[in-house]
Amino acid sequence: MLQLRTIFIYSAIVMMVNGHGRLVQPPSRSTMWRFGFDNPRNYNDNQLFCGGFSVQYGENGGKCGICGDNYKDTVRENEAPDGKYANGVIVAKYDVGEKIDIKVRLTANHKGWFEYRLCQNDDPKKRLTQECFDKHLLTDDNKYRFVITKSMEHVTHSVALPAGVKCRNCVLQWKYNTGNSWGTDPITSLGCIGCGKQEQFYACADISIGYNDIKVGEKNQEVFVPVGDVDERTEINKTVNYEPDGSCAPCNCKLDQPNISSVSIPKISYFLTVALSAFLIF
Ligand SMILES: [Cu+2]
Repeated sequence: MLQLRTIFIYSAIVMMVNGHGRLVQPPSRSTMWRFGFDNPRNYNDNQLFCGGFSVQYGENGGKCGICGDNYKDTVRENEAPDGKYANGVIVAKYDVGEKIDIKVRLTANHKGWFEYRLCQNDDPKKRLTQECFDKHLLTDDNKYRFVITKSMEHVTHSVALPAGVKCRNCVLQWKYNTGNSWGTDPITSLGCIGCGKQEQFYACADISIGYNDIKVGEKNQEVFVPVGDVDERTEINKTVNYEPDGSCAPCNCKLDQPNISSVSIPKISYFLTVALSAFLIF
């Protein structure tokens, strides 16, 4: 009997250590290394749980970092601009309004439900807010809350990307509200397993929508800035690496920058030459 109890306690500990789930498609900032992307390894990528139940509800009033870090962390590791896993590496490219498959691997099923949100963003270094994600709750027809039943382990959901939303570095957010603990519903005041405060998991993945020039797997890709205010462009150049290895000094970057004109001017002059010759001949 004692042995049985030891085994039970041991497996409970192993379950806790193994954590609960990870976003695998598109792979999250903490998980992408498992798929060969050049990004730091987080072996606890199935445990982005807001610091844990007691931290989230006992110390942070239920708040969580947008990508599952402890809300109180001064640097949240999964968030831009300073988080070690948030490097603006795009892991997937989609078309505007495309219906996409999202996959999650549950390492410990706690029932409950998933939701997926999208924050429209072009700048990999921008600090994002939950309000940005709340603008686009992703749906499958009208369904947006996906119930997790006890048998699920490899979970796939199809959701539509929002119509008209185009972005160089959108961030997809996975939210898992578990449902295996006793809690009290804040509205009805009724208690049940799965009601009220539950352990939560989040993850963020960097994706692009509607841009063909984006290269999947490359860091800190150029922020698109319309030709205009030169000072503003210079300012942005300072924060952007144009070389994959990050070796580009700001001055070199500025030299690289007038791509737009160096590409389009020859095209325009070619067109003018053809038009002029045609005019002279006829
Ligand atoms: Cu748990």
